[in-house]
Amino acid sequence: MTFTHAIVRLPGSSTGQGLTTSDLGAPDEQVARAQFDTYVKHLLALRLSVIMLPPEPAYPDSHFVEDTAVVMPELAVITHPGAPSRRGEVDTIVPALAPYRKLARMSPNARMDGGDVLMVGKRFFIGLTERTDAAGIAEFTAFVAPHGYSVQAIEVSAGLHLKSIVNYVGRNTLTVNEEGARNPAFAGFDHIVVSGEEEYAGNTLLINNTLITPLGYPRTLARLQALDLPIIVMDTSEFKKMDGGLTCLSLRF
Ligand code: CIR
Repeated sequence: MTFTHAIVRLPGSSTGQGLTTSDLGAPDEQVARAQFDTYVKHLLALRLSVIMLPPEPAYPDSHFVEDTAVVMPELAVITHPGAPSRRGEVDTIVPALAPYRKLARMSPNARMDGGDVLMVGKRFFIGLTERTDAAGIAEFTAFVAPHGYSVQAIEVSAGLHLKSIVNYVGRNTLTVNEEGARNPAFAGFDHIVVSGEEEYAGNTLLINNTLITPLGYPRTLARLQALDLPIIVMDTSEFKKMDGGLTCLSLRF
């Protein structure tokens, strides 16, 4: 899918008070803001129109806009986020997406974070995690199947979301951990296996044939370079402290 737009949200004064499982310490608000600005600069350099939403201090995780929706050419599915503290975020995304897509809204009986939803062409791979349940996948499937998409549920036992580790990086290649490498659902792809200290580098973002990958993961970087696509490397240290990364910070469409 060729992207022309990205929705992002400025990190607000409550950045750092959100959910996290990391033991990397508190994020530095100023550094997080500088990293966010660099991210936006890269999106603009890739010629995306960036829709910048104002901070929502009542929702400290709300700059991770990816979790609130899944956007495809035919429609956008507004999720019902798995974490109760994040559920109100969707109401601020609906008006931002409404001018661009027909919206389908998940019911409160289902749970899904966009970070669990990997789209590769007309195929969706969706992580079953603490944030996304079978009811969420079933509702999502009912929305997208009429448009010719297939949906495959993926058991995820490490990381917050499926896309914390598994991402499509071009040239029929996925980043995967060892669990993903063994999953028959991913057998048709080449793999860049990220493990141990390099696992975070699985959260590499492909935008219109350019890769954006986090700084500090030399082995994964070398594997990505072999794909022979342009690569931007950027520091995401403060977002890593919040269990987030490059994919989480925007909704691309
Ligand atoms: C959370 O726990 O929800 C946030 N602190 C991190 C969300 C990261 N989002 C993503 O991977 N799509």
